[in-house]
Amino acid sequence: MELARRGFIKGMGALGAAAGISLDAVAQAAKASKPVSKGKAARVPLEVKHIKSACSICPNFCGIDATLVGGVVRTIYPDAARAEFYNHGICPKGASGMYNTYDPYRLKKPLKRTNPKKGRNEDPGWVEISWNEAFDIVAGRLSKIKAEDPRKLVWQHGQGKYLIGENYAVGFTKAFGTPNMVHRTTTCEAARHVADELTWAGGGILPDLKHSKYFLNFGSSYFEGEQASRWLDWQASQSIEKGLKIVVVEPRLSQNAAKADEWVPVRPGKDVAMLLAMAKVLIDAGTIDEPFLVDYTNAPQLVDAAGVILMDKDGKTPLVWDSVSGSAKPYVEGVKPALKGAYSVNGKPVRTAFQVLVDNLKDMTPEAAQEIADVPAATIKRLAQTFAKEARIGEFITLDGQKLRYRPSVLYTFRGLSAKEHGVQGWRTGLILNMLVGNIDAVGGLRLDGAYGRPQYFDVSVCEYPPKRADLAQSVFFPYANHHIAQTPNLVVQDPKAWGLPYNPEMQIFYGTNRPVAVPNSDQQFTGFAMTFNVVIDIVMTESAWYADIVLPDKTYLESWHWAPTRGTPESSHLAIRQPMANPYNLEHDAFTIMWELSKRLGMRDKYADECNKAWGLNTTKFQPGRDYTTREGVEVLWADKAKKEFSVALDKGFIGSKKDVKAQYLNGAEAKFKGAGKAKMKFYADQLIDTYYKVEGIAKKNNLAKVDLAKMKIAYSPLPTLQHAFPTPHLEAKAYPFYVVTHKRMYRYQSGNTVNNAILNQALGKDAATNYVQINTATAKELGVKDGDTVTIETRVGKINGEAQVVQGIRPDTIAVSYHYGQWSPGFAPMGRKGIAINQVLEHHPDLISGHNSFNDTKCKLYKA
Ligand SMILES: Nc1nc2c(c(=O)[nH]1)N[C@H]1C(S)=C(S)[C@@H](COP(=O)(O)OP(=O)(O)OC[C@H]3O[C@@H](n4cnc5c(=O)[nH]c(N)nc54)[C@H](O)[C@@H]3O)O[C@H]1N2
Ligand SMILES: Nc1nc2c(c(=O)[nH]1)N[C@H]1C(S)=C(S)[C@@H](COP(=O)(O)OP(=O)(O)OC[C@H]3O[C@@H](n4cnc5c(=O)[nH]c(N)nc54)[C@H](O)[C@@H]3O)O[C@H]1N2
Ligand code: SF4
Ligand SMILES: [Mo]
Repeated sequence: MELARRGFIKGMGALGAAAGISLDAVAQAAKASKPVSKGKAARVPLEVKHIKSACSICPNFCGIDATLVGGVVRTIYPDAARAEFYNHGICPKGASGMYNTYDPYRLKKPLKRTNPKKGRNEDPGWVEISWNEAFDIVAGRLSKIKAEDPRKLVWQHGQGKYLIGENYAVGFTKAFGTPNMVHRTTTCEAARHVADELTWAGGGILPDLKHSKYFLNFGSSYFEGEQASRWLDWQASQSIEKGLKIVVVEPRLSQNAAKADEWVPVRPGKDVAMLLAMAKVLIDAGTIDEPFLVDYTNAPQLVDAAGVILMDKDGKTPLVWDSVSGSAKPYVEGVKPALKGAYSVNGKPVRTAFQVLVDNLKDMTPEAAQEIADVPAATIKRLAQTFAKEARIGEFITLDGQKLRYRPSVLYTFRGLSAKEHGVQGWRTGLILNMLVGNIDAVGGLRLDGAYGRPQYFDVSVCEYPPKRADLAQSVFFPYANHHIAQTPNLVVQDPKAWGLPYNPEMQIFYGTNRPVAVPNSDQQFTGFAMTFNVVIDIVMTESAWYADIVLPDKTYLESWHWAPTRGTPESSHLAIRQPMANPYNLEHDAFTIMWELSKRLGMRDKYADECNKAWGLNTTKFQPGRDYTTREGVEVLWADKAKKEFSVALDKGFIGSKKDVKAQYLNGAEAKFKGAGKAKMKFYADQLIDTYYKVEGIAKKNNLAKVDLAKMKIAYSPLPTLQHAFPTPHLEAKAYPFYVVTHKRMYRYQSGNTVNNAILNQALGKDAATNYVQINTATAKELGVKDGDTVTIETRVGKINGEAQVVQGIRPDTIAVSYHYGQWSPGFAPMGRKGIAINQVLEHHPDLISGHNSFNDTKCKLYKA
């Protein structure tokens, strides 16, 4: 014991006691305390090093503190210094993150396809080539395209956005001359972003859980699908101790639902009905924050019979009904806008936007919602009443001497309301509930980040026709797809003319995305994949790589530099870098050096540098023309410009955090931008949607556009959510398919791709982590004669797939749940990584016509024993 104790202290000394006690220190101590056998030379102690960096396995960017022994990454712990600001702990993927670097299945050399036929069952006939040959081939293709028509190049990325920084890809595609830089957000949560943009012209929401007392969570699964750098789950846990009540509304008993005070198993996609009924309960009872609606939102603005907001003579200032003068006026000082009512202006009937909602909700009783959403009317009423009561409408709180609106009740979502065909309207309904109780930017309510930061989101869409981009974003087909459309290029390449695209995409570069596996109706995606010349930059042989012409091996996040993103919280903001700590396979390139080399070979290096300066918004320190940069030098440029500190600070700490004062937290957003006369207003009523609909109608008719379904557009572009948004296409059409299918994340894996090779996650944790199941309710299973472990067939209008049944009580009887991340078929993955089912193979694809978002949780299926 004595010896062990002394050894322990010695080990701690070697590690630097300041780093605190870690399990690694204990392991080292154990090693140090072992007696060296007599007669043998004492071993040379291995060098122990600590490096602070950022995990980049998922978009949470947790701070990490890695220990290297003899140059090998042995442990990854959370960077304790960040807990004060945002980052509480890391997840199992991050803690075992070295497995994605030491993974024997990694790509190590550039590969060239020799079999021109592409297909799941086609052997690509890979041959290893040198980097020089790889660059020759890729640059050769690129320069031909650049000379002909640079738009024929499509750049696509997913997690790649965060691996070196999206702005490099923006710079590269700009310098090259293609508009086609496509991010993954429409497979992620674009619909939620667009709902925010349409409503308050900015992006970024978080519940103010530190102060909230009541939390209605509509499908934000932060205990399984980690979010906000593990701040959300940590803050929720802290606040539960102080009396926060959590209600989780979603079709399956997620881990969040299991830990909540109440689980409300709503019927998939029918949340909108439930939320509209809750709105009616609040309005009928008068438990709404009228001053908030009048002062901060456009709820009092006057709407004509066509749904368009009435403007003043200048054609751009909205009119309200002034209850002082009894006339329509712009909302200026002295005017008292009426929230409710129908009026007549110049002989035309008008209503306030609020009144339009009230009239729309006439029949939307809790009883009616019960029929659709299968949530008892009494529950709907109680949730609405509690939500309003806990909001303490009209109350104030003083924090740091500032008197602030106090509304400690909040409704929040992540992909639960947004990963849907009517995803924008889904979260718009949630935002309207929040507005009704006036909790926006109030203490304990819904916190906005960057309110009215981009006023252009309130404008009518450009509705381009012909489309400029191969993904059709912001075209007449998807007018508010402000975040690109990840899944469309592979559909559009199959028939560009049908969409009026004035060129044929010929080449695609995929960087850190396994696109077809991530998207509903995967086979449709692969068909498009087989039609272009593809370069895939990844760390493993994914399914996308299987369809590539050239595969380029990338460095992992533990091997490469990056100006790392972080996740802000309502209370803090930060800057960080990522730094390399290992390179076991001696890889030469990362995406930064790949783009740099290609730019050189294309003769556009200085232009690229200049576009990077613009994309990164560099002011004081910039990329200079006439010279090359290593990835590290790139990070040094960004650090110098943005952090304005010595690079040694970055190397040492990896991170700088700063706390926001109360004013920055609560008074710079909605309060400063929307409150009072003469200001822009949050869009309770998204009038830009109806204006855009009329524009789309005009363009579609003039050009005879077969691809625009005006009836569907009209439903999608309603300025207020309606019951129709609870009926996505499969619910209307797939009548013979009785079950709803929902999908979700799991803790052990990240999206698709490399985490399936992680032996710690997939082997050590046993079967439960190594595969996914078809979760079926006990009663349903009994009816179908299905037992736990049986093979069942899921049949949708897209196809059939077999999976292992898991009979559980925590799912609705009319719904099955299958997690994402499994069933990968590329021969390049470890066998353990290929278990389970890839549910996207059978999901229907019905993109949200506003945002372009994929519909992940709208499909219906038949289910039977295989
Ligand atoms: N059914 C269903 N489908 C879903 C979801 C769901 O919940 N259910 N979730 C959706 C969501 S939220 C998203 S965001 C999308 C994501 O879908 P994708 O865009 O395909 O996935 P990403 O995670 O962005 O990219 C993962 C790829 O990056 C590779 N990679 C990892 N590290 C590195 C690296 O260091 N360098 C390089 N070059 N490559 C690397 C991985 O091997 C993998 O191939 O999937 C969506 N699809
Ligand atoms: N472990 C792990 N963590 C991750 C990721 C990962 O791949 N693995 N990916 C990260 C990324 S990119 C993202 S975008 C986030 C996503 O984070 P989340 O959006 O929180 O997670 P998801 O599992 O995609 O979906 C959320 C929940 O929606 C529920 N749901 C499905 N249909 C409905 C419905 O009709 N109504 C309601 N109310 N709920 C429904 C599902 O049951 C699920 O629990 O996770 C991030 N964190
Ligand atoms: S939550 Fe994401 S960023 Fe954080 S440790 Fe886990 S995988 Fe890494
Ligand atoms: Mo995502």
